[in-house]
Amino acid sequence: MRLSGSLAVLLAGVTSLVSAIPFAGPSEELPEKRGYCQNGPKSRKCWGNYDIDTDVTYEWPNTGVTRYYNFDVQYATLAPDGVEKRLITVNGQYPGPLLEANWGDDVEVKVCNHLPDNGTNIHWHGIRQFYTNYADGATAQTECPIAPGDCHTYKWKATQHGSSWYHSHYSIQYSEGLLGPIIIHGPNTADWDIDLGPFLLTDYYHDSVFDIAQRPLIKSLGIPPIAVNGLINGKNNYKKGGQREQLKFTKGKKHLLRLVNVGSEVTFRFSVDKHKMTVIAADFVPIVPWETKTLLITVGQRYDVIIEADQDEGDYWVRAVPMLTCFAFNLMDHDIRAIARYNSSSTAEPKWPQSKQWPQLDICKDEDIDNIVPWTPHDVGPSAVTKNFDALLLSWKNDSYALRWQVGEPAPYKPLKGNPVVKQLFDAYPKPANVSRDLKPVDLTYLEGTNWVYIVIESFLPLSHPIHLHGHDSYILARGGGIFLGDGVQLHTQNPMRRDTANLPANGFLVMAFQTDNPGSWLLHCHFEWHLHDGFAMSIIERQPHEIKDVYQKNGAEAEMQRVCKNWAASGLENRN
Ligand SMILES: *[C@@H]1O[C@H](CO)[C@@H](O)[C@H](O)[C@H]1NC(C)=O
Ligand SMILES: *[C@@H]1O[C@H](CO)[C@@H](O)[C@H](O)[C@H]1NC(C)=O
Ligand SMILES: *[C@@H]1O[C@H](CO)[C@@H](O)[C@H](O)[C@H]1NC(C)=O
Ligand SMILES: *[C@@H]1O[C@H](CO)[C@@H](O)[C@H](O)[C@H]1NC(C)=O
Ligand SMILES: [Cu+2]
Repeated sequence: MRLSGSLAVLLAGVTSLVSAIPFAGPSEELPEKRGYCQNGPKSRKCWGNYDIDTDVTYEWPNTGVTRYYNFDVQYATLAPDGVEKRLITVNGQYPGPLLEANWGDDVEVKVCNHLPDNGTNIHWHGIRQFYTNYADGATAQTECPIAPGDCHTYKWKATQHGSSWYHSHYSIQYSEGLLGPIIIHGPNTADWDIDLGPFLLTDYYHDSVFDIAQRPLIKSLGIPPIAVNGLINGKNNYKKGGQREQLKFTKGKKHLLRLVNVGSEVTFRFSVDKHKMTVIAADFVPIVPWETKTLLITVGQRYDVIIEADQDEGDYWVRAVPMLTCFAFNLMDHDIRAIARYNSSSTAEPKWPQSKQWPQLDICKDEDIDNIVPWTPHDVGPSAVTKNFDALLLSWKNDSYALRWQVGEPAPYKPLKGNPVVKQLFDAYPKPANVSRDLKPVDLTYLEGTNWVYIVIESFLPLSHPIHLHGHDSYILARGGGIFLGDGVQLHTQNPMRRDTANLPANGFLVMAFQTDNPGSWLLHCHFEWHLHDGFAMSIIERQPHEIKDVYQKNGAEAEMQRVCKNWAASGLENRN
C-alpha cells in the first residue's frame, strides 16, 4: 500500500488548518494471541490482538505491510515565515512529508541526493533499529554520506509506536530544513477523539546555517547565533509576513497533539492558553497519564498530549516560549505561536482575557523524572560497566585553538564521513579494528551477551545538553545539580524514566543506563546541532564484531554500505565542513 500520494494531497491542504489524519487502527488481521479488541475513541488502549500493555521492548505485531516512500533531497526556495530562503528539503517541502505507519509495519524509504554540493544521510530519530543498525542513517557510524546523484534505501521495522521525526545527520544539514515528522500509530494510555497530527517546534535562521557556522564567534568560541524566529509546523509570522499555524478544536472533544522539538539549540515551554493537557507519551515510551498546564521540551524530545476543548468557544494562543535561561535567544521570543480555533472560519486574533496565558517561569530544566512513569515497567540491573565522562569546552589545537566540546578524552568528535565505525570494523575483520580516536569509540565489544551499561556525564558549565542515544531508550537513573558523588547518589533503578533524549542539566550530572541488546555502532551525542557540530559526541560500539557483522549480512547491508562509501569517495566532498 502506498501512502505518499494521498499524504501529499493531504499536506497540500494543510496551509489553512491541520486536518485529522484518517489512519488509525490496525488494518491487518493479526494471529490470535489475546482477545481481540478494536481501537477507537473510547478504547485507545486496544490494538487488535495487542494492546498498550504489550511491552514494545520485547514484542510487536508483524503486519506484513510495507510502507514505501521516495525522498528526493533537493534545494527549494520557500518562505516559511514570509521571508524567502533556500532550504534543503525532502521533495521540495518544509517540513518534509509525514512518514506514517502502523505499529509492526515495515518501512522502506528510498533517499536520492539531488544536491550538487553536499552528501546526505537520513536518521529516523528514536527508532530503535533493533538488529538493523545499518538503517540508522548516522553519518560516520553506520554509513558514508549518500553522494550527489546517488540513492540509498533505508529498511526498518516500526517495533515501537508514537511520534517522532526524521532528520539529516550530515553536518548541520537538518538546521537548513532537512527534516520531517514520523507517526507510528498504536495504542495509547488514555482516550482521545481527534488526532491533530504532528506539531513541530523549532528555532529558525534566515541566513544559511553553513554561513553562520563560519562566523568568528561560533567558529572560534562555539557561541551559537541568536535565532531570528521560531516555527511551528514550518510556519510563523515575521514582521508583517508569514502565517501562523492553526489548530481546529471541536468543542467537547479530546485532541491528540504530537509535540516534537526539531530545533537547533532551543528549549521551549509549550502551552495552550486556558487549556490543560494530559501527557501520554515521552519520546516513544507510553507513560502513565499526567496532567499539566505547561510542558518543557528540549531538542529531540517528543510528547504526545491530549487537549480537551473544554473552554468557552473562541480563539486561543498556542505558545512555544524559548527559555532564555537555557540561552535560547530568539528575536521573536514570546511571539512563536499558533492559534487554536473552536470555529475554523474565524480569523480573529486571540484576545486577552479570554485567551490568558498560564503563569510560567523561564527556567532551564527538563520535566521531573517523577512525572514521567513508563506504562510498561522495567527495572534496571547492576552495571557490568560504568563509564564516566566530563563535558568540557576546551581550546583545540587542531582547529586553530578554537573552543570545541570534548567529552571524556581531550579531543572533539570528528565525523570521518568516508570512514564510518562499521566500515573500520569490517575492513579489519576478523582482526579487531583499532577504531580511529577521531570517532571517540566507547568500545564495548569485549562484553559477552546482554549487559547493563551505565553512563555518567557531568558538566561544570552553565549550559544544559539534550543527550540522545541511538538504538535504545535509555534509563535515567539520576540527574541533578553539582558534582556527581558516585556512591553518595541514590540511583532510581525501579521503573525509571526511559526515553531516547534526556537533558543533562547545566552545572550538573546525568546518569543513564542501557542494555547491550542491539549489536552495532550507535551515536551518543548532544542534540543541540551546534554542539554536535563542535564535537559533542561519542561512538558506542555494542556487542562483538561478529555479531555486528551478522546484522549487516542481512539484506546485503554490508555490500550496500561499501557501495555508498565508494560513490562518496569518488565525489571528492569528504573534506568539506
Ligand atoms: C553543504 O552545502 C553548503 C551550500 O549549501 C555549503 O556551504 C557547505 O559547505 C556544504 N557542507 C558540506 C559539509 O558539504
Ligand atoms: C464562525 O465564524 C464565522 C466568521 O467569523 C462566523 O460568520 C460564524 O457565524 C461563526 N460560526 C459560529 C458557529 O459561531
Ligand atoms: C591533530 O593533528 C595532527 C597533525 O596534523 C594529526 O596527526 C592528529 O591525528 C590530529 N588529531 C586529531 C584527533 O584530529
Ligand atoms: C591504535 O591506534 C592508536 C593511534 O591511532 C595507537 O596509539 C595504538 O597503539 C593503536 N593500537 C593498536 C592495538 O594497534
Ligand atoms: Cu550540547
